[in-house]
Formats: sequence, C-alpha cells, structure tokens
Amino acid sequence: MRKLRIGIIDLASKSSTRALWARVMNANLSSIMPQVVGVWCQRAGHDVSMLCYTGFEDLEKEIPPDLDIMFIGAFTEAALLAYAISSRLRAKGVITVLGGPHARCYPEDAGKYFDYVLGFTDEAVVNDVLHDCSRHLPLGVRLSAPRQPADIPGVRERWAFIEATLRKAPLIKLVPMLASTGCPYTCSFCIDSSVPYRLLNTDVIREDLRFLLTRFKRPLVGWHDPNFGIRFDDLMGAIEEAVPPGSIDFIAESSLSLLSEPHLQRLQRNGFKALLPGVESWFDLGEKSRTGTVQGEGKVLRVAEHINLVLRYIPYVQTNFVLGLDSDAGSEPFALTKRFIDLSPGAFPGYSLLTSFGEAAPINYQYQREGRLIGFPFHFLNNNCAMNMRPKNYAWPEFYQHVIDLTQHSFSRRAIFRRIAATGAFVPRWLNVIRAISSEGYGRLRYYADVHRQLVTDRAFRDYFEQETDILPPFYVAQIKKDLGPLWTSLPERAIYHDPYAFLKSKETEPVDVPIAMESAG
Ligand code: B12
Ligand code: SF4
Repeated sequence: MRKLRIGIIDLASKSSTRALWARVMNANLSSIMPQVVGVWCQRAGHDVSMLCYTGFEDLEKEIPPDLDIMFIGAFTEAALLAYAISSRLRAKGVITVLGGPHARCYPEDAGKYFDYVLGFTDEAVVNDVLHDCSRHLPLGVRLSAPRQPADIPGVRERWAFIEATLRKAPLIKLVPMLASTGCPYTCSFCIDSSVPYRLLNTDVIREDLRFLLTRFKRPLVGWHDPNFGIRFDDLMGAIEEAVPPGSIDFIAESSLSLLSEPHLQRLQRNGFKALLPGVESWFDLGEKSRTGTVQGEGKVLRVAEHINLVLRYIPYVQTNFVLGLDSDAGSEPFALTKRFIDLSPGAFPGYSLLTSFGEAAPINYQYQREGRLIGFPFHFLNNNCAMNMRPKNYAWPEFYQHVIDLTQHSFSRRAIFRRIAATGAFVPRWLNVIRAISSEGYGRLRYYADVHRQLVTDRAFRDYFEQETDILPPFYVAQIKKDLGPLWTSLPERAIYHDPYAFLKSKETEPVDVPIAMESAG
C-alpha cells in the first residue's frame, strides 16, 4: 500500500475565539481518539499531521495543502464546522472521514458530507478506511467496530500529539487519559447506557503514569472515562502501584454511588483534586446517586450531605444537573436545586438543557415517536445553546423563566461569596469565581434572557420552538455565520437543516407521522 499523507483535526472548539477562558481551557478539551487514530496511522506506515483546533488557529493556513485523506473528530456542536472543512477539502480531491460523538449520534446526516463516517473505532476499522481510501458519493460509507476497542495506545505512544496540543495551554496542562469504556448503569438519556463497562489494560495505565512523572514536575491527568472508578480497587491499585501517593493530580467524572467515605479517603490520598458527579434529577435516576427511591426534598437533603462529605476530601466538585427531564413539572425541581445550592455552597453547579442527540441514547427513540423534536442546527446542540425537544410539562417561556431564575440564584453575588467561603484551596476558589462571571455563568444568563425575550415578543421565533414552522429564526442563522467566519461559504447548502426524525425513520418500516413543519427537513 502506498504511503498516505494523512491529516487529523480534533475540533475542540466550534468557532474562532479570543476569550480568555478559551485561551486557558480549550487545549485541555482535546480528545483522546484523534491522537489514537494518529498512532494507528503511523503504525501502518503513513505520514500524519495532527491539529487540535482550539479556536485560535487559522484553519486555512494550518491544514496542510497536499493531503490524501483527512480524519476529523467532532462533537455535534462542531458538526457544521466539520462539514464546511470537509466540503472544502473534498473540492480539492481529499478523502474525508468523520469520527467522534457527532458521527455516533447522527451518522445518516454526516454521511452526506463525508466519504466515511465511523462509529466505534478500532485499529481494524482505521486500517480498512486507509486501504479503501476512495471517494464515496452521494453517501459516505458507515463503518463501526462491533464494540469499543479493548485497548488503545497510551500516553507514551500518543506523547508527540499530546505535547503539541499542551503547548497551546498557557496555565493548566491537562493530560487526557482513559481507563475504561462504557458504564454498567442504564440512565436512559446517556450514550453509554447500552455500552457494556470494560476496564482497559491497567499495565498501560501504570506505564503511562510513570512516564508522566518523567515529563512534568507535577502532572495533571483528566480521566475521560464516562464513569470513573467502577472497578475501583483494580484501578486505584494500579495507580498506587505505579506512582507515589499524591505525586499526580487527577480529575474524574464519577457517580455519587461510587463515592463512599473510604473511597473518598483513597482518592484524596492519591491526588484526586476535582470530581464531577452527576445528580441529574431530584425525581429520577436515584440509582447512580445512591438515593434509591427517595425523591424530591428527601433526595436533596441526602445528596447535599453527600456532596459536603465529598468536599471534605476533594477540593473541587462540580455537580451536574439535567434541566427539562420528563420527570420534572412546575417550579418544584428548580426550587429544590436552589435549595441544594444553599445546602452545598462549595459545589459548582453544571446545568445541561435536556438534549436528544440523534441516535445516542435509547430514550431518543421514544422522544422521536412522540414527535417532540425540533431541528435546531447542530451548532447549538451542546446542552446549553438550545434544547431540541419540547419539554413535556412546561410551556417554553415558563421553562426558560425557571432556567433563568435558577441560573441567577446559582451565580448571584451571595452564592459566589458563599462558594468562595466554602472552598478551601486557592485555585478551585478562583476557578469557581471566573466560571461564574464569565461565559458560563453570566454569559449564559444573558443568552437565556435573550431567548426568553424573543419567545414572548417574536411570534415567528416562538413558532419555531412550537414546531409550527421549520424556518430557522435569523437569530440562529446569524450566529452560525459569525462563528464559521470565512468557512461559512464552504458550508454545503441546507447543511444547517437536518432531519431530527432520521433515527425513527431508519427503524420504522411504516411511514412515520412527524410534525408538519418537520416533513421537509433533512
Ligand atoms: C469525557 C467527556 C468529556 C470531557 C472530554 C471531552 C473530549 N474532548 O473528549 C469533557 C468534560 C471536557 C467534555 C466536554 C464536553 N462534552 Co462530553 N463527554 C465525555 C464522555 C463522558 C466520555 C467520552 C469519551 O471519551 N468516551 C471514551 C471514547 C473512547 O469513546 P467514544 O467517545 O464513544 O468514542 C468512540 C467513537 O466515537 C470513536 N471516536 C471518538 N472520537 C473520534 C475521533 C476520530 C477522528 C475518529 C476517527 C473516531 C473517534 O472512537 C471511540 C472508540 O470506539 C461522554 C459521555 C459518555 N458517557 O460517553 C460525553 C459526551 C461525549 N460529551 C458531550 C457534550 C455535549 C460535551 C460538551 C459540548 C458539553 C458542554 N456544553 O461543554 C463539551 C464539549 C467539549 C469539547 N468540544 O471538546 C456529549 C456529546 C454529544 C454530541 N453528539 O455532541 C456526550 C456524549 C454526553 C452527552 N450529553 O450525551 N466531555
Ligand atoms: S452513570 Fe453516567 S455514564 Fe453511566 S449511564 Fe448514567 S449518565 Fe451514563
């Protein structure tokens, strides 16, 4: 096989930016898989050039001019940017491949703009693509490994790519690592609820941690595991065998059910500095918070006590919530979250608007059957910029009013000061303040207020939310145009529209009854 010139882009940002927070953080949002694909391509004897796009690079200058094939890794929020890049490269004869969350969630749509769309990706899948390496029109080829890869190249093998990306991170340098794939829990909204849990090779983890101590005085590792610490003893045992306690700082997403006091003590001993447990809802998903059937106020009290216990051992805690779940109705869920903020002032609250990402999660099929989806352009599907389905128990203005009220409460002066007082360590304390007053706290508040205002004053805007029309409000078109900048002209016509019912239609043999406004979509 001839030696190929391979490009890989990891889209850690969906647009160009000059924001300070983005400067500090975006290079730390790089994904593991583009680096893994890079190692596999090199192993197969090809030339690889890797770019992690953080929003500060000039894509037109940094994409090498003479590629045979380009792999792009994208979240759905960066899908339109990925489509525009692909279209520009295909016009020059380059073969394009899409992988990552967007490819897993919207393979049908992505197939219109790429030669290959990859689901689960292992070395064999990548080699198949490289061997074939040809144009596929009008629809790209969809390929997927039967399951998540059993092992992936570790930090040592990925080091050249990691180092190049971290050079762009001025203060915090987070090394991305993965110890497991899948999850044994079955939260119906989650992409991993049907992916079996598997611990990766702990020998590689041990070797990587030792290697990192030769590269940094005090490394900082971000675990990308969907739910860190399921096989807690095996994993912590591997860390303890590999490196002296507390010599590496770690960040992980883990469910509260795994964070018992003995586990917290062991995590603290081993340098865990930040944890992101998902609470999600006061009326659902009790299994992962170890609150069982206790709901409402009872669950708030139990979770607040538990989070305060976590904060005694771990300096930085972010609690994640999903807003707009079907189990929520009226003001009570929001009032309970406010109560939680007051009871656990040290935790930073992360809010996600319920989003149905294509075919990611089992419950999405049900949402589509209920005809509740709205075809918001992918650019806004990041859990914050849009909720792409009608809430079951709220009118839109009412829902946004609750979200605004909760966000105001969470980032009020009082809450910010109480968070400062409840946070012992210097860096976490000021990180919380910056997050609250930057795009995440105040910025979102302004954005939600803008959406709410238009919902109550602009009939056409409201009609789009009510599924009365599929004409996208100019508010959204203008943002995409601005964010894509010069690449806007390369975005294929109609790419801002997609069929939100594609998953359902691909499953049902009978014609599907979807809202009138959606019939022409896609
Ligand atoms: C770790 C994680 C993060 C980390 C690390 C992000 C990163 N850059 O990798 C952090 C906390 C930073 C993060 C942030 C965000 N996240 Co996140 N995150 C996850 C999580 C928990 C695990 C993903 C993971 O690494 N799995 C392990 C890998 C090996 O498996 P995989 O992702 O399935 O990948 C397989 C294939 O897709 C493929 N593949 C993956 N990437 C690539 C790339 C190429 C080039 C190729 C060829 C193949 C390929 O190979 C893998 C092996 O089979 C998932 C939820 C989950 N339970 O999976 C959400 C998830 C991916 N995140 C999600 C979202 C929405 C976000 C945010 C937009 C949230 C926000 N508003 O800030 C940001 C976006 C950040 C960014 N632009 O980089 C969504 C994505 C949905 C979507 N379609 O876009 C998910 C699915 C959660 C959800 N809501 O359902 N996230
Ligand atoms: S515990 Fe987390 S990773 Fe596991 S299924 Fe639930 S939301 Fe997904």
